[in-house]
Amino acid sequence: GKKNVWNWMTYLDEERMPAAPLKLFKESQSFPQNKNGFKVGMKLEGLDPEHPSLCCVLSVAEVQGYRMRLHFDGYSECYDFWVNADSPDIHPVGWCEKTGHKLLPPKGYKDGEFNWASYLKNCKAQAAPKTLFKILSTPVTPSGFRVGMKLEAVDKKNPSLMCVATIADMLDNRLLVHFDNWGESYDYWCDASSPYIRPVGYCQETGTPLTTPAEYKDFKSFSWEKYLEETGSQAAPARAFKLRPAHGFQTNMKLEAVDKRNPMLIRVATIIEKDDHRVKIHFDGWDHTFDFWVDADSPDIHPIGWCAKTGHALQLPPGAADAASVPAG
Ligand code: MLY
Repeated sequence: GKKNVWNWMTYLDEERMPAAPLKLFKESQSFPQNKNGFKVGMKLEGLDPEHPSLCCVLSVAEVQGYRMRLHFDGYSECYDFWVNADSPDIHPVGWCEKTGHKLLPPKGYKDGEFNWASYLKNCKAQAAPKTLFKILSTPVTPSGFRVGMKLEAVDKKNPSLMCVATIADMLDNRLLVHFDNWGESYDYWCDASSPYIRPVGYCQETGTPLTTPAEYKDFKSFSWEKYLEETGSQAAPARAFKLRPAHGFQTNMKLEAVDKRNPMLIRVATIIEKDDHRVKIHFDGWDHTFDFWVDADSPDIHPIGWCAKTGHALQLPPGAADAASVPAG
């Protein structure tokens, strides 16, 4: 009997819940146009997710469907991380040099001592071919943002804080947000439509407390006017901020989502709560202690059928796997 084999259509019927419609997903979450051409051992450059201002020497350690596990050359596997093959955070060998970014060499190399050509030769490794990387689909448009401009931004690691921030870098259509006088580990990339960034003055207008730069002398009497003058900087123009509309996901919609605790796994999931720009994910059949909030544009949520289409294993709700393995009777 067909009913012994788990499939989304039967499951949605049983659960009486809808699939999240394809049209609500961003291109980077939807079914990819190309195959994942990356192979284990290929080398590339990419941003460190824990330190996004740093571009590092990486190797493909594992490939599963449209996703891959990336490894920092010379470092412990505990820092490995998973990305989709079209991630905007990975680049071909030579990209840093071309774009004037500093490249963090493999562990053991001193600054300036690393050279890709001889490294690849020594490792007998292949550079991942340029054709495997995502080509920007939206043209880069002048945005009004410039490196060095100031803004107010949510600290994503402490999301209740709106803070004094600076645009530390710009790439394609993305901005690197840095928090003044804080370490780079709080930095993140976003685009002009991000709900996490606001023009100078937003906090004052909305009566939101503004977290001043670390160690700022008279934080009680912080004034942007004074601070811009002291730092010789400009505020990013308000017209450059293009706040995106709220997403269309609704509670009870089902999808496929990466398990935060074990990011090699993608599970059957349900949206159980939402706000304008985020959804709360529940893994079907699992305890609610594993629920978590994720940005609605996260590359780690996908429409139903994504795993099947891209050749990735899908983790079924506990119990369902047994049903699937019972031979037709
Ligand atoms: N309790 C944390 C808060 C850090 C906030 C940093 N933001 C503003 C960039 C700490 O003191 O480490």
